[in-house]
Amino acid sequence: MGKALVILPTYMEKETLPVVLAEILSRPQADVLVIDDNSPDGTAQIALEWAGRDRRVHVMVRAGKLGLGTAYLAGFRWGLAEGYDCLVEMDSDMSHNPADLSRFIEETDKGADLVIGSRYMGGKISVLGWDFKRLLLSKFGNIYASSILGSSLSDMTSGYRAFSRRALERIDFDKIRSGGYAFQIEMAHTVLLTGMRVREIPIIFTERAKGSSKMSGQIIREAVWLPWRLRLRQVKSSLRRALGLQKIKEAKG
Ligand SMILES: Nc1nc2c(ncn2[C@@H]2O[C@H](COP(=O)(O)OP(=O)(O)OP(=O)(O)O)[C@@H](O)[C@H]2O)c(=O)[nH]1
Ligand SMILES: [Mg+2]
Repeated sequence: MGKALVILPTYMEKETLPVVLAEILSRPQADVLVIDDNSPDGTAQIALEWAGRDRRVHVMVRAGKLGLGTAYLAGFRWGLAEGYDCLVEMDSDMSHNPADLSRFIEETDKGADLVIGSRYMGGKISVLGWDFKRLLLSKFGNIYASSILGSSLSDMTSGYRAFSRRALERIDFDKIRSGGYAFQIEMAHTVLLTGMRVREIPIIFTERAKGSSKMSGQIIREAVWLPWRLRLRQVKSSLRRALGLQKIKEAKG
């Protein structure tokens, strides 16, 4: 089994972080990297105390709230440099069940490059605690992104997922621009474009019981534009390739 790292981005999660950490560390499979954006509630302090007691816990504290996407990219960079083979994304609010962790790691061990924990596999909805509006937003967001990008994934926006080292090494992090939810869509699309192996496994998502959501209008707006931006990027690179081929032909002819 490869070495696995769970990356936990945190912003104002002092109530839920200790529960998530205890759950992950009660299992043998993975180390943890907490990336806190200097939460005013002192989440970083809690993480640092855990790191002082347990060598499996690592902490990165950033200057301020810099967004989920850049937190994960910083975590990927750190994890690759430290020699981890499987890098798992997990929310720190207990929406994602740490008991599922072994299934993600197993799939990457079997050769998957990206394993997505899907809430919508087989036409079912596996979400507990959401009102109709929130469910509609998530479900519609998925259908919207998948139709524009031509993906057959059931849950492109899910934040419970695992990447193989190979997958992350092939991605140019400097080209990933999204900060919020859109980050998940952009990463999934990028892996699909490279032709690597993407696998979905069913998960049950539970709405947070404590703390508050960081979702904002700006995060939703970013996710609305992203699929179009990605399509445009694809069209541009196809055009560039076609023009390049044309020039080679002309030079030869
Ligand atoms: N480091 C860091 N973590 C963040 C940031 N924004 C959100 N997070 C964390 O990312 C995870 C997901 O954020 P949530 O607020 O739970 O967003 P959500 O899951 O879309 O919203 P809910 O469904 O209402 O929980 C949580 O662990 C947050 O603490 C950020 O800017 N920086
Ligand atoms: Mg959440």
